[in-house]
Amino acid sequence: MFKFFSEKFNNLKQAVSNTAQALVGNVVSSVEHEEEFSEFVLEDMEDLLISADLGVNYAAELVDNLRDQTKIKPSEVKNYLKNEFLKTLSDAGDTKLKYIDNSLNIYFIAGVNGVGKTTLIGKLAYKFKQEGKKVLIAAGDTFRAAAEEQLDIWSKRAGADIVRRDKADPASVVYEAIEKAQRENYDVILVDTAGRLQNKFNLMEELAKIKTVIDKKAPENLRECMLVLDANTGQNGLQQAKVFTEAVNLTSVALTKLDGSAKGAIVLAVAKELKLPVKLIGIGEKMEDLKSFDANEFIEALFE
Ligand SMILES: Nc1nc2c(ncn2[C@@H]2O[C@H](COP(=O)(O)OP(=O)(O)OP(=O)(O)O)[C@@H](O)[C@H]2O)c(=O)[nH]1
Ligand SMILES: [Mg+2]
Repeated sequence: MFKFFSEKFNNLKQAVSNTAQALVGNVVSSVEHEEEFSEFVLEDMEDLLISADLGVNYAAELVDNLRDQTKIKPSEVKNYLKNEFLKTLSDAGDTKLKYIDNSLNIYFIAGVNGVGKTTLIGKLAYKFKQEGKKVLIAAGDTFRAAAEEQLDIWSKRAGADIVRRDKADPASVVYEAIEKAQRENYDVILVDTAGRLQNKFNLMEELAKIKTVIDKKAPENLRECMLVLDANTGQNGLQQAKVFTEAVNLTSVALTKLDGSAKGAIVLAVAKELKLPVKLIGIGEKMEDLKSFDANEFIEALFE
């Protein structure tokens, strides 16, 4: 048991090491040996936080709190950041993926192209299968030629079932998946969606239409409307989240490709600006490379 925990922790620590360097290491080493928070030190700190992709507003707020105060010393900056980051994550809400036993649980997964939606669905299907659940994948990306093939491979790997209808209307694929799941007592439906259509408006229309099908056919069963963000997109991720939430009312975020990224601070920016909890993190391309997001564990990994 202990071994498992420490391995898991090491994985995460490794995955966030670049982010830790950018967001914590660089900032702390530039500040902690200073005598006081001079304007020069504060501006330097703000620049470093912004370049770590924390967002301009959040960086300014953190630095403003340190201006004209005497309680916190530069030598305590590490602890200050740690507490602030923890508070931001806990204010954004529960990070536990919603799941209700003995009922159908639907997860709607959206995000721009290439962020890792289909991979996330493969990993999630595997996780649920490992827990003994009956899992159905709805291939709602009927736009991209190879998308359904890719999803098929993932579903086989994970041992999950799939509903796919080449070139059909995605909303009708999801309709069919819900009927099948209700008839055959599935525990989980994972809805994959397109990341790119002819234009943004079409994509948002299509997502809203799929969401309407779920709202009509199984309103009590929608557990998460999850946005997938690539950790490397940095601040652009915030903009994406704003657009998607207008179309489908997001409940949470999954952050992929955290492994190797130095821009993982987007987790904090999303929590701060949008009050959306991050619930899952992707730390590699393999089926097992998915972790539940735990705020304390994440912060410990960042701050060592
Ligand atoms: N390193 C790393 N790579 C990942 C992770 N998640 C996904 N990828 C890779 O990112 C690429 C795109 O992943 P997809 O799952 O196809 O992305 P998508 O959002 O479904 O893309 P579209 O269907 O085109 O919109 C693939 O090469 C994945 O292997 C992750 O957590 N870490
Ligand atoms: Mg895909």
